[in-house]
Amino acid sequence: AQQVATPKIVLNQSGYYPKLEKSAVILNPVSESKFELLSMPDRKVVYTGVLSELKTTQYSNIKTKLADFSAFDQSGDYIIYVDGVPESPVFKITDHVNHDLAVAALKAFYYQRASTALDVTYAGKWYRAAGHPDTSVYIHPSAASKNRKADSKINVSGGWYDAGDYNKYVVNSGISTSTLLSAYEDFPEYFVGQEVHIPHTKNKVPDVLTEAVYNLRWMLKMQDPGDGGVYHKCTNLNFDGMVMPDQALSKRYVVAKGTAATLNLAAVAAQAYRIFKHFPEQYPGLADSCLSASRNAWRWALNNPNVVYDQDLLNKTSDLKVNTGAYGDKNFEDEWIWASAELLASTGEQAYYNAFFARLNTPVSLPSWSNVGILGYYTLIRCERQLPESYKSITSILKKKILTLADRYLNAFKTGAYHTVIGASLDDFAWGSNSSAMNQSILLINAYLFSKNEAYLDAAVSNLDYVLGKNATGYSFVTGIGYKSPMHPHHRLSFADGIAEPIPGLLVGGPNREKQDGLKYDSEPELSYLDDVNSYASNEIAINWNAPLVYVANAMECIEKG
Ligand code: 9MR
Repeated sequence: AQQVATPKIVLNQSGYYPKLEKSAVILNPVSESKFELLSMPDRKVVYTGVLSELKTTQYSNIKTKLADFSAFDQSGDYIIYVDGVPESPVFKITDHVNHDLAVAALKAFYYQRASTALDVTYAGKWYRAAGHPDTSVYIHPSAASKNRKADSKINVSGGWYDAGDYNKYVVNSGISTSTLLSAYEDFPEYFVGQEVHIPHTKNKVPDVLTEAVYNLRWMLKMQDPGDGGVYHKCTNLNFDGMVMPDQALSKRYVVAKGTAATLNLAAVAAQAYRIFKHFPEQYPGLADSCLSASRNAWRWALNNPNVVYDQDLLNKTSDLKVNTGAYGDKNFEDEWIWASAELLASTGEQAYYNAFFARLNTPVSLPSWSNVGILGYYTLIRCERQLPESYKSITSILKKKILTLADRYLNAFKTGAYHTVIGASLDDFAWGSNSSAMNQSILLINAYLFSKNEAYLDAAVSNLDYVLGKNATGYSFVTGIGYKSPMHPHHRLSFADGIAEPIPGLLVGGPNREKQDGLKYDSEPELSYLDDVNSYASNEIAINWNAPLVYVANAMECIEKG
């Protein structure tokens, strides 16, 4: 596969919106002070600017200068030219510059579907046979209950593969599904017009919902109807080899019910109820099933408020040892906040308000699979008008807390060596760092939606610039987008299919200073990335990383239009 040299001028390889801030970064400049924007292919100078002063970054030895061309807003193809430096590749400035990205990022979920064949009509050259039917999955001893004995079997077919592996984890499914549903709730008309080319029902619903329902139905199957508790995951005991799904034939299990998984379902199903009650013909009964699943899950969690999924402990006490992703979370306060907020927004009932209110002073921060509280804030603000009158005032407190974070991000954006939000803190370079970038952007977009302060949009789009190439590595971290993007993601489907190009539209994890895969690559936080199929710590893909990319790319396409 192609090896593309790291450019010296890094920029958003997808391109820029005319009306928002636009900058490129010169890596390790010597004495350069001016830059030019040349239109292509005629190479006419259309804009001249002064490079910023030299900036240093905290998390590598790289020095930078910024080329800010925000003042230029004419659509077209361009390069950045700096005397003595290899010129930048061609990039676009245009409306809808992220149309293809927005579609590809959502389509990636279709490619992640378990238990089904992908037809060439939709999947193109990445069509494949069905695998992991999961219609007859064993109850692991840790998951046994009165009505479901160990070794009996249940049907938990469907859903998305979590990541580069073929297992399905409720905890991570929760934030992923909800992020897609929230994208729809925030921009419903926009999504009506979006065509992703996936199979749909006769009475068409927006593709983002069709895709979300594929996973939602699986999540509902992960609930024990006997008591409302939800299994933590559907998994092999060990990760599959690097083979296609139809070659992966290990026994599958559902493992251990837990409080985190159960509250995840409570939250997602409550949100789904709110949305799908408007689609009774397309999805008869789905909304009601979701609401009762959510209430039953909530009840189970009230009775079982502290059931941690502790895989090490489980393996000490069971002969059937489970060695796949743990998604072990010990703190459930954020799950309570999220689930209570979703149930409150969907039902207006006092009990959920009380549960939410009791945690009003619990700090919230950037969301991740283990930290979901702020998703509940987004929801209550979004659904403010539907809330009972006496509960409405609470949203001003939530907005204030979101703005505190948004202002911190805005400051990082303004002062950062790459003019991006991400990169201000060492925590920005952990496992799945690119998803932190996208979740920061979601927070900023939410802040914009209720404040209408456009500065937040510039900051939000800066992290899109980052994941699409304006970073120390020079990679666009989305497969198939840009001139230098990952060719070897840690992704069984992309590796085993015999096709040179990886499945498109996938956001890889990105720089991860901890390099848990033990491979040799740069240790500087900003550069700790390797496009190697074995680099599961920096080059895997995951549904909870792609979902915020879907949100941000589509939100920017929608807002930009409006
Ligand atoms: O995204 C998860 C990350 O936050 C954890 O540090 C890491 C190690 O536990 O696991 C990541 O999630 C992986 C999951 O456990 C299994 N499927 C692939 C996920 C992405 O790497």
